[in-house]
Amino acid sequence: MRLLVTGGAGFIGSNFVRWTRESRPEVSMTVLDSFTYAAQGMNLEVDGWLAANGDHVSVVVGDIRDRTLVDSLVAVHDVVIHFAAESHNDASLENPSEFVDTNVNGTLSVLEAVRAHGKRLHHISTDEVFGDLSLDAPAFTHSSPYRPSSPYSASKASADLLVGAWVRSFGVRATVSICSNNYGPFQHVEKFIPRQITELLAGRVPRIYGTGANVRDWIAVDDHSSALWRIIDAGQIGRTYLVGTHNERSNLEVVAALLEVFGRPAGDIEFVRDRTGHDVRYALDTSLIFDDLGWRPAPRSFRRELESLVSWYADHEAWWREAKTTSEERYRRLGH
Ligand code: NAD
Ligand code: TDX
Repeated sequence: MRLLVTGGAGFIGSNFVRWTRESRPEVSMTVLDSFTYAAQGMNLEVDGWLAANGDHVSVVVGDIRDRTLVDSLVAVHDVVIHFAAESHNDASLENPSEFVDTNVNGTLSVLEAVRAHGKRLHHISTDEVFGDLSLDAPAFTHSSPYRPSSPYSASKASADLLVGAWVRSFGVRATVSICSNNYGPFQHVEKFIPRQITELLAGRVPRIYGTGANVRDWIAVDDHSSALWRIIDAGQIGRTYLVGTHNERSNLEVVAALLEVFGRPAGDIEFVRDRTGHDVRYALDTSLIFDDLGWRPAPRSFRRELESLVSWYADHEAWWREAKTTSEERYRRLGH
């Protein structure tokens, strides 16, 4: 199988490419990525990975909005998995246009190419398209209405609607997955867990937005990859699969666990300006992917996962140091 991976240099995309190489050696991959700030240099090159796997993985530097480029790449691949997006909520509040342009027009470009060439598409979405839940509400289901809160989630919701329309109107063979918050190596230091780990590594304190009562369902990025392959292999065309692990934690709970890992006092926290429109909680009803596709996340201890993530960030400071400086400058300006 020849697989085109848009956004394959980003956090989830690069983990997916590495996971696929390990678990599906018969698959050859082309990564299409424009290397925005989020790609943070060459994620795939870290620890010599791309050099060792270059016979099976090639990288094209380009923009998903470049219709000619996308069309020519889709033509020579069997399946497209579409990760590329602007992905950070705080950034979308500062620069919404870039999010609409990349996430909506970029998805349109991918859709037009798979339509022209009759290729299979898997589109990556997010739990944020449903808006948020109160702390005690039942999880989002397939029939929950789309009610996105931020420019980021609105642009992802818009992209999903385009995919649904291309399936119905043009018979495009596409599936969609909606996943909860991922954690793992190569996540940009602007995101919650890497930001707190790198603050702690620098001897500073974690920064919590608002009260820290907001809840996220944390999934290991490798579990996301295994779910994506179940859907590519056995997913029903036109379906949207909700991918989560029922690992709900408040932001305060996550930070408390990190403080313990570092042996720091529980009160070492700075509460900072809240995010505008901050979603309270996300949780997903995963019965479709559990029951119909038989997918399950690997058994994991979240505490041990955090410990190994701390070690990974400690060992890869050269990879995140420059991005950290830029990211913290922006957060200072925003009062976060
Ligand atoms: P990321 O920001 O780390 O990676 C995005 C990648 O897309 C980067 O490599 C970037 O260079 C690339 N990109 C951006 N604009 C592009 C363009 N115009 N052309 C080509 N490439 C471009 O994001 P991530 O966290 O890895 O998220 C990947 C996907 O998963 C996104 O679609 C996101 O909405 C979705 N998602 C993320 C999470 C999460 O917890 N991080 C959860 C659910 C869904
Ligand atoms: O310093 C911080 N302090 C803090 O309290 C940061 C950076 C975040 N937060 C809070 C905001 C959220 O409640 O932590 C939570 C997680 O924040 P983010 O890492 O920015 O993630 P979130 O907004 O939940 O969105 C993530 O999950 C869904 C991804 O970034 C999206 O790409 C994905 O679609």
